[in-house]
Amino acid sequence: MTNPTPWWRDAVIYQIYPRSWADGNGDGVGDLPGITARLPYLAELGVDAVWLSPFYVSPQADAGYDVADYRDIDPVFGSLSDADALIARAHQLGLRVIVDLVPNHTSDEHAWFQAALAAGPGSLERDRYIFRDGDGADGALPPNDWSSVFGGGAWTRIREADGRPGQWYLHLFDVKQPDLNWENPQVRSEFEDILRFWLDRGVDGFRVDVAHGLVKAKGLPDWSGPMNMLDLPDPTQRPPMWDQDGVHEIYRSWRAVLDGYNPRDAEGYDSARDRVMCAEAWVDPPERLARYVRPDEFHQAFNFDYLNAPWQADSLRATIAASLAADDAVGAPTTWVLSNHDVVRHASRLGLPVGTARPNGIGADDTQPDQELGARRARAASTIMLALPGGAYIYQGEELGLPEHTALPDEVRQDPTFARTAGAELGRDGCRIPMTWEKDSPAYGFNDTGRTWLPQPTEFADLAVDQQVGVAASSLELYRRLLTERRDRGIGGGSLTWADVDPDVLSFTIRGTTGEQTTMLANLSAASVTIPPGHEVLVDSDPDGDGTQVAPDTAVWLRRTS
Ligand code: TEU
Repeated sequence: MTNPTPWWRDAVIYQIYPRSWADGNGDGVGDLPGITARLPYLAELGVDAVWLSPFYVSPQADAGYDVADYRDIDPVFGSLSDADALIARAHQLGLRVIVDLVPNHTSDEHAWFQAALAAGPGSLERDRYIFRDGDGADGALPPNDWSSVFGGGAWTRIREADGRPGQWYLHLFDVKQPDLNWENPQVRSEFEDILRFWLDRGVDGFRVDVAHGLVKAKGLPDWSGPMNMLDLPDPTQRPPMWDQDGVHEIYRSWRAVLDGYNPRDAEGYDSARDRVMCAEAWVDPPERLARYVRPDEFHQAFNFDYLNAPWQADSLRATIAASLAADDAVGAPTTWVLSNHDVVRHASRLGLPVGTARPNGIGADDTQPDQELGARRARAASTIMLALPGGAYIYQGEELGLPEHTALPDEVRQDPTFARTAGAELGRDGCRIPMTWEKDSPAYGFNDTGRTWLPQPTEFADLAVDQQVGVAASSLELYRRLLTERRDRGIGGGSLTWADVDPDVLSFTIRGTTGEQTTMLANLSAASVTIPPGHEVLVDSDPDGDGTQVAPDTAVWLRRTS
């Protein structure tokens, strides 16, 4: 049996940040039993899959992106049997489960790193990481000038077993996240084995952390440019730690592992059983990113150019067109994303003046976003995104219109970026606030004790799920409507034709897999736009929309009446 459209080509995937979605045991940190109990909410929302940020054993130095054991669950989140129960319940509800794989680095508390420290220079144990002798007299200087993505240097010097200052190890992120050496065959086979471990437990796929970072340029040449590739003034430049050609061979071998669970050449191949991988790769230009989604590599890659595009019709149009063209050239679907656990939530980001560089957190002393404008634009932005063909990612709480916490006290900040930059970068805590379910419950329903690992702002109260369910004008009901129409009209698997209206109006028509046509029209100008004749409004991001006009910062879905 074969399906015409494999599920992952048009899936809407909901990102759960396990620390902050639902807390079953009331300790203030979310957990797997909490998630399992709340899964019916996602089935009702109408998404196809969940992606869970890491839940593995971890000292939580980077909120779980520092893994000490890839084959077990951190006690703060539960146990392996809790994971099994979660996967089984999700499947029962028709939801697929994608887990996060962190292959660029381990925790410094991983057994391999501990063994590397103990074994000494030149050992096989050290070769699984990137250890080098220092420069200068006594090796007191780092081996090169790389900086960490989180601020400060990318190298840390260790003490050898005899207590003397010794070699340096590379960490592109926190000091507690040593980079693995992907030239080492043991590293390669270990991760193929980890993939199998989770595939055998029934997961449907992997979101792969820092997929552009595993292989470093030979000789580790100096690099003084920006550490985020999307910030490069010249996008054809390639920093020595990102997007090296050698990464692709790794992903081809992983794809073979995944495909082995549903062999294409075997009788009984069913694309509904496809196991998939999505690359988190901050790579520009789109043609370079498209190399990650060639037919024998990843199924999807996050489209961060889209997330970064300013609220301007021409920028959005150009980004959408460039992404589709680059992915079409390799036969891959494009994915769309507006928010995740690393960026300021779009309901706040879009309330900043157009053209503001994407901030790394917003604090009480910073210019505050215009919340009303941000909320309005966020609804429009999601209405645009969910009309686009391909896959889409929703970050927990965006369906409620949750804003960023923009007034967190510094003492509660946990993102290592904050300390590593001495507060110059506030970091990502403001988008990781525990979810809000019920206005009048402790911690807004996150648990029943009222404890939360980060404080929830009071403005979350009125945005709680129970305040929005069944309220036609709410953000939650808008998302539900969009997801229902998207599915019913076959939009995700459809094809896009641009509709020329006005330079400040973004508009395209999707011919869905059902044959129906849906026109998306987003008004990014300062004046209202009249709905084109022969069309009626199917969904309106503006709860006050009158069916004849599209107000500024509003997006509508239209169907033909004639
Ligand atoms: O993020 C990778 C990454 O490069 C981000 O740090 C990104 O550059 C930055 O957040 C943009 O603002 C992944 C995870 O998503 C992140 O949570 C982890 O901290 C990081 O990897 C290290 O594992």
